[in-house]
Amino acid sequence: MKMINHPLVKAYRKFVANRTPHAVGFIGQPDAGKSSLINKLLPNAEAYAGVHTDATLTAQSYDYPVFGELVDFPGVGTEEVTLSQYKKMIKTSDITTFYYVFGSKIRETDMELIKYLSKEEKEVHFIYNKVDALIDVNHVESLESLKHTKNTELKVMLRPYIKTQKDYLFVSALSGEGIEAMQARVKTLFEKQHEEYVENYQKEEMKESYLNYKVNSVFPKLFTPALKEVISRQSYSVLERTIRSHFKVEADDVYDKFNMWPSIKKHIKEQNNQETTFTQMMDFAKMIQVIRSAFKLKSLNPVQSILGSLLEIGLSQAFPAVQGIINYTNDIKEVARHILDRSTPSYR
Ligand SMILES: Nc1nc2c(ncn2[C@@H]2O[C@H](COP(=O)(O)OP(=O)(O)OP(=O)(O)O)[C@@H](O)[C@H]2O)c(=O)[nH]1
Ligand SMILES: [Mg+2]
Repeated sequence: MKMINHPLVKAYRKFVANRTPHAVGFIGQPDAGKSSLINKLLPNAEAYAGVHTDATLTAQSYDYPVFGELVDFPGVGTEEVTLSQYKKMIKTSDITTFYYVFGSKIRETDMELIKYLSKEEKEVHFIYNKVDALIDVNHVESLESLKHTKNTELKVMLRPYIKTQKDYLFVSALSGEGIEAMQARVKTLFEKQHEEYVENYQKEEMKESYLNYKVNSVFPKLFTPALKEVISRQSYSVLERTIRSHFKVEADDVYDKFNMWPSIKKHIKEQNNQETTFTQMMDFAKMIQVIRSAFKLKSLNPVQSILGSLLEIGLSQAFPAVQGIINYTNDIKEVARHILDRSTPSYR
């Protein structure tokens, strides 16, 4: 089995990536050159660098080779995106590291957003783009001294909010100045994030949490009004297929793990072979508990309504069937775990 392109592995990769930082956000002043910088860092990005302000109105992400995404945000402090909308965009993005791009003087809006980023414990780096245009019109101050002045201004403004010493990285998307340094930063960041991703990918708790989420979300697909009919007819193959395809597990995978074919019917038979007269002991409330804990259900409602209809078949038939479905689901969960254990944490 090719584990790299296995649909289950792909889904798990996404699950882990969503729980691990894997991006850097480009935010900052309108027209500062955020999109141009992304273009420069990624030859294939084709981020739309606009001729006029506010060209980018929603965040857009661009895949970085091997690992990570560069996320292009709109400019801060425009009519199109209010500051509070902007904050919401940052909050819902799950991005932990930002490049704040300046192309001119620090404004009030910039400070408000920087304050917000620091409150949200985001890591912020400050980029001064368009350094090619940083000239003293009177030809008195040197470029070095202009940069020094910019850095001093930044430090004074940030002192109350950013604890670590911060300097601008001076770059130009136009002349290419500083782009290599910026590339090195992006590379270092993504290497660090990738390490964390690999670590998370291999954690047993991460796998367990993914598999439990799959178990939980299969419940509504199994416990439908048609279940009563399925149990009375004892035709479980559709249910089995539903469970396997929900876990993105193929028949081959199942055989690979067990060297035999588990089935709901076999599990029911085992139930009935146990001489315990659980059917009498097992009352309605207990059955609800069994289902709730098996499928990790928080609420009682979905179980109650479905069990009402199962009662018509009678507990002695319904309970072994339900237990059989639970056991088969756990079999497939273990097949899925087996696949994840043997997969490699590649990212794309
Ligand atoms: N001189 C100079 N101009 C630049 C540089 N980088 C970008 N520009 C120009 O600045 C303008 C804005 O560039 P964008 O990349 O669209 O800026 P942005 O920050 O993405 O803008 P919004 O998304 O609208 O906030 C364009 O006309 C670019 O050609 C630079 O390093 N130097
Ligand atoms: Mg843009």
